[in-house]
Amino acid sequence: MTASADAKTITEVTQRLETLKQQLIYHGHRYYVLDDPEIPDVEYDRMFQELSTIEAQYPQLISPDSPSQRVGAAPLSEFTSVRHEMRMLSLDNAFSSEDMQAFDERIKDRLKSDATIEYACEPKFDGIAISLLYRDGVLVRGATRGDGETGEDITQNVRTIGSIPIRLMGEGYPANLEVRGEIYLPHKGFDALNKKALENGDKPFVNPRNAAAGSLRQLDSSITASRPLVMCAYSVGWYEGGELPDTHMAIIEKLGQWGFFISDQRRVVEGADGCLDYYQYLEKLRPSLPFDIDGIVFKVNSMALQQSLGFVSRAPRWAIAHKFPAQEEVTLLKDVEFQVGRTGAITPVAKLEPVFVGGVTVSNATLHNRDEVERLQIKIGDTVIVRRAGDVIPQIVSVVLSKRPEGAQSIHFPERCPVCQSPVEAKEGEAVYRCTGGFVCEAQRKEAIKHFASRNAMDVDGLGDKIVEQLVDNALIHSVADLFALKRDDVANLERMGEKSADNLLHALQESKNTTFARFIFSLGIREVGQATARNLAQYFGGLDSLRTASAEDLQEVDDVGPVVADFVVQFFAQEQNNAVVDALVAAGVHWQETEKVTPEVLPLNGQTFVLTGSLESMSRNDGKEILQNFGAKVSGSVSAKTDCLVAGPGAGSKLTKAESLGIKVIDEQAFLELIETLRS
Ligand code: D41
Repeated sequence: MTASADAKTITEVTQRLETLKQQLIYHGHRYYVLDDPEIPDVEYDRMFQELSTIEAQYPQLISPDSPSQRVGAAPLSEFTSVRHEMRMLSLDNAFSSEDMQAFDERIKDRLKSDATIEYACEPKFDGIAISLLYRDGVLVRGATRGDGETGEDITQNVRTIGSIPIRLMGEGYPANLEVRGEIYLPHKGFDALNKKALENGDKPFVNPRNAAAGSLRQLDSSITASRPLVMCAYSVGWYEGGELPDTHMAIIEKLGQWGFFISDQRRVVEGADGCLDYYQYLEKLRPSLPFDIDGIVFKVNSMALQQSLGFVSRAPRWAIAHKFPAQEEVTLLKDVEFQVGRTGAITPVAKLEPVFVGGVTVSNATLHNRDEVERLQIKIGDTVIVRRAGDVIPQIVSVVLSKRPEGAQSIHFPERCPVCQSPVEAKEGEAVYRCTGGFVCEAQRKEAIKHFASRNAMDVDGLGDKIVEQLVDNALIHSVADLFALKRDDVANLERMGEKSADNLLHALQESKNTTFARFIFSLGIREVGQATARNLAQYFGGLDSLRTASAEDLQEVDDVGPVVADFVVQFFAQEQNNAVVDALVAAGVHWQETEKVTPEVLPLNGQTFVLTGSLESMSRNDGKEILQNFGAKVSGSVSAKTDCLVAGPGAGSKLTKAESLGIKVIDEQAFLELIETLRS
């Protein structure tokens, strides 16, 4: 081979490498940052493989910004410390709307202006703050915040994070650019990590933040690479050799164009009122976000105003973190009680020293079952960490073993039901212990009646838990069938009831008799028969008699019904008592339109997935869901590429943004009502 042929080959190879790098960067960005891949994983892997093969053959062509260079660095013996080009400031906190208003006032005072201030709002990710340095668009250093002045060099580790560009995309970035952001671990990654830890007999992480911190602190970057960390960029620190836009939001948007992940929830609002509205918006959204946030960061949007406001000691005057109430707190476990559920399941309930967490005072937390009690190694008298997120039942996350007092008492599961004294049993391989009392057990009867009356079942307005308990305690009702024989006086004499509310309740009972077959099946509380299964059963069998006489084989013909559910249904109708209750309900006048036996294929929305978001004026979201399902649609809680249509009411947020970015059909309430009309006619 001649020298010139060699050179040509090298040029060609260099070109091919460059193309591959560009494509890998583009598709990596679609996958890690936009969460919207254009090509299947195998195609990405194939390109990566080709890149690796060429680089193995021509090691002189390997550049630090090659996607192959994210992993594989030799483990370090220690982290070196680095001085930040520009101090990393901290954030002042606001804990109330008054604090927020005072912040806005202070800014206007300092600026000697009454004009409404524009604020950029973004979630405050509960993770680890870091700084990334880019020279000519190539990542050269990553560092932890440390004390703000100096941090640790974690370049090898940040390189492994898919959402951190190792070479910037697009153009127009300053020659020297320091980008700051928060590294966090989304819930999905956290759950997977802890599941693996438990399987390997390792200690699980307490929360996603600790897991993210631990993952970054690895001297061996291959461990960091195995953790699905994400970075959200939130500001630019130092820069030189280029210009940036004149508002915070426009800078953030630039960072997005250069390949960084930026928050989908970012907004610009006007004044303190706008900030408070945003607080409420994000507080509502918080439980459904796939990552932890501990508040909101508000920043004066104008860079010129930021400049003139400056900073005091370590925090800028132009930014503030409005914190949500903490979701985790420390308290004492005073006792454990055992509750009996509708299906007899015995749930250990922690009785806690009351503590303010997640915005409410919590004095009970569920311990789920015996496995959970064992996992936590918990004893009465222990100091525990309780967590309450959104509307979720408070949980005990962990025990502070170092604070265990002497004489802390082990937790013993009862051998007899604490309510009816029937024996308690656990099936092979099940963590759940159950009371075997069935209808004999007053606790199970109460729960069955509460379920029967609940909103998604027979929807008896005004028949709340407290009233059910009184009715059963006073022996006014024994089973759900007795509800329809209640007398006005019996009800009026109950605590906190009167003649008016008694009339209302009797009226609601009367109304509830007109129901659907699906609701009726669901209301019976057959084990494992939830709303969706009840709907499938109703559609398949069409009427009570064919459902009652169905064999396990017949039942398994129904969508989503397997041997276990089929068996529960057969067992339910094999019990004389249950049949007597069902007959009594029908005799009392409970009725529905016998649905014609329909196979799902003939339903107009069969195979289509809908998502409902925001609020609807003419009905609840729940009702909208039921209507759609009755037409055969699947209704999902989140938007993905599989979604066919999003119904968006006022207040729609991230789901709407996502649907729009995926090009999914979006309709408003009016269009939704028209669709229903068309389907009905
Ligand atoms: O999401 C965050 N945790 C976050 C942190 C954020 N969205 N913005 C931030 N902005 C700043 C300033 C205003 C100082 C640029 C921050 C932080 N700082 C911060 N994180 C840790 C210390 C300071």
